[in-house]
Amino acid sequence: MHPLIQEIQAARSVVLSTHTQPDGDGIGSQVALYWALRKIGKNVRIINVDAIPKKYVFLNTHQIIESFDNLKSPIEKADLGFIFDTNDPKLLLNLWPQLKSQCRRVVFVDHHPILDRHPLKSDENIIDVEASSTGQIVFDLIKSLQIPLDAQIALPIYTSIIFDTNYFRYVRGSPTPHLIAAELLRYDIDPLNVHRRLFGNHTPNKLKFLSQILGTVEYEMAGRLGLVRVKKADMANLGIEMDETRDIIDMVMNVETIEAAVLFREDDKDQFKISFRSKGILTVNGLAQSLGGGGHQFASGTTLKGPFAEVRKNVLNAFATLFDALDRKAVSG
Ligand SMILES: [Mn+2]
Repeated sequence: MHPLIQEIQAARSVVLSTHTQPDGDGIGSQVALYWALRKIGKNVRIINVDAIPKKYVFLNTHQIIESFDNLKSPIEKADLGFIFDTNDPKLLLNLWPQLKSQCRRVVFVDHHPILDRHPLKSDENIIDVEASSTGQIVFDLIKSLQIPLDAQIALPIYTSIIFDTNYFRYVRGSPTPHLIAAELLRYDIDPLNVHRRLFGNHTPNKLKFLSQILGTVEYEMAGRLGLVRVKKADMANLGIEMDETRDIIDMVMNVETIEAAVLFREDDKDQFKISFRSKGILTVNGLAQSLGGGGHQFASGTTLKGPFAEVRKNVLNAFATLFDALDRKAVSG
């Protein structure tokens, strides 16, 4: 049993949060634990740095998610704080110092490897890098707390797993996500609706946007690396939300010859949110860490500042090193 279980049982007030630009895994995790902890009489609040993207409002039917710049009331002292789907306090922006000072203990619940630049003690994390999603860890946590599942808890966990595995595309050989999903489907949840909310949510403008972007993909490293750039002006022209750019890199990854892909999203002038994906031969979390970011072995990211040509060159150099090592290994057999 995790040493934190007793502490959770003893806690009276708990604050739940997730990283900036929250996604289906972080939101699903916090909503699931919210209802579970409410069921055992805890005082719970969900406070995020950013507002909830519109495709996830189906998880927020009771308006339980608050955003930091629009709080219902100030953040009071709490026994525990949980941060889902990251262990990088940087991704909590200016909410981090508040949580740190108001919560007796802050715990990172996550499936990303612990960052070298921010080590965590055992009572500061519930991390399982083998888990398909943070939602899967929350499922285990709710079981350990012996809180009975119901539809209100099952729906957000199911959403977490579906989102992070891209509908069971990234299960990494483990049957666990399928087994958990099968258990969750015993409750009154509608998997078709979850699919529609998460993936069948394109607007006509999104399709126009995709047709523009996908026409500009560049190939480097003898066709093994795909690069794609999302410009702020193009998003603004078609009214595209930041959250709507997430699936582009997965589309690039469907190109057969590609081993890895990079997406540069221009968030501001000379500021890029960069995502890395790999099909499995290359690991991209070391590369992301060396560029100030982090993430999983095969899905990671960072933020870089500077003119695009410079940023692109830095990223390309880092990949050249990875591909060189790969090719040398192939030669030496
Ligand atoms: Mn995740």
